[in-house]
Amino acid sequence: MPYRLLKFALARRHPEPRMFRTHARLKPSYDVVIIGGGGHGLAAAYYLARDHGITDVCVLEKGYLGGGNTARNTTIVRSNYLTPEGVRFYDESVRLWRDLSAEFDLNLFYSTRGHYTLAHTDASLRTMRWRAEVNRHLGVESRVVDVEELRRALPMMDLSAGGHAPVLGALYHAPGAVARHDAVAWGYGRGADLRGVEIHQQTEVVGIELEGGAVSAVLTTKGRIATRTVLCAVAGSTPRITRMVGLSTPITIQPLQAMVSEPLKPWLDPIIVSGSLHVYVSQSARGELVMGASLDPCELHSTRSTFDFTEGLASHMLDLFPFLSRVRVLRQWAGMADMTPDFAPIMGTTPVTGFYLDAGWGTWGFKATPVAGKTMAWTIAHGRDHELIRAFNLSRFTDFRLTGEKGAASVGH
Ligand code: FAD
Ligand code: PYC
Repeated sequence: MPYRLLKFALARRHPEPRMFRTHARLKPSYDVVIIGGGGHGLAAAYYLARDHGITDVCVLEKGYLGGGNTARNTTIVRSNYLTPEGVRFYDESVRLWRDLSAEFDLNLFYSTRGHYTLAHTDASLRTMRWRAEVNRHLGVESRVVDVEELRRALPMMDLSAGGHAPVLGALYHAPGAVARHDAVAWGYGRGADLRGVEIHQQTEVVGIELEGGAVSAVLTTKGRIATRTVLCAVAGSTPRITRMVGLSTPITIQPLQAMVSEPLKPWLDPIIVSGSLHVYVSQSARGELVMGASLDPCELHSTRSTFDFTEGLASHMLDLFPFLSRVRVLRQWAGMADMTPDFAPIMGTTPVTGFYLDAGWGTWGFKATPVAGKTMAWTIAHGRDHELIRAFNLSRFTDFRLTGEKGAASVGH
């Protein structure tokens, strides 16, 4: 149990401190300005201060901390990717995740559950074998399991999927985990604040000034900030910021929706994903089933949710778990996913001096929060891309060196 929680439980009075300081106004300049107070921006601020001693940093958030995709996601953490570059990167993230609660002295409810990706066709079974091979080669625990093993592990699941999409096998990834998403933003935010970083909520970036092709200032709703270094970590708002510096990326914004059921007694330990049926589900510590489906099919800069989604997802859930037919849906929501053509992120240096990108996180970026923060902080401190993120640089789209991760996306497209 984290020490702080124990101390709090045994104390007579509970003067719980605020998570981070509030600052009356912005300073006229900072060494580094981070746009976006989601998990990624806050993690980068934390590691800049902790690992590199760079503390003259401000994080600008137009709303509230974690109010973007960080607190809208379904919290699946895994490293069973397809490309060696992806597997190495996400595996480092899983390693960092395991120590975060202790490091923050804040319970992130990180819970290792095991992760099954179901295969309903020969083609998807082939991809599972491929992923298992690449994973094992790099020391990541993944293997293909047959229907008999699935029947024993998941007796409550209808392996015929209502008779129309029988399961042929699955990729099993033991390290698959879930965590409490908003606490991740608070943990990184508090850690950064304690080390001197300023966090400014309700502060929107509305422009960026360049001088001779290099960043010189950031314009906000609360005034102008002189700076030579900007990190853009705004997920679904990336095109609005990259336009400010004249950069173009292949990112499109598509809504990704999710929903939770009313709380149930614990019955589902692992995480189950079926890309073909467009459904994935885990059970939270509160007993709610946390469920999602595929991306909305067209570009839209909106977080509206739809009845179509609830209806489609509920029917696919019932294909696999018919006994849930009387369970009620508690709430649903959406986030704006910044999608890339190869399903890998866009990270690191850019052609604009002093402008760094941490974007293209689409439907897969929550799990990367720790490693993205750590490698972006290193990249900013050294002015060149960390070796773990070289394959994700924006230049890959003009050099024709894509990092194809579509086969490892949990969400159908
Ligand atoms: P965000 O958390 O979105 O933070 C960006 C912040 O920038 C926002 O708070 C926003 O308000 C702020 N901002 C935007 N514009 C400006 C501006 N002009 N000025 C100042 N601030 C600005 N990933 C997984 O790994 N596993 C999952 O299970 C998973 N499930 C998902 C389910 C759903 C429904 C969704 C929508 C996403 C899911 N993802 C998942 C993806 C994941 O949520 C994101 O990739 C990740 O949270 C991105 O984090 P971030 O910090 O980059 O962005
Ligand atoms: O990347 O594992 C994932 C994921 C699951 C649901 C959305 N993204």
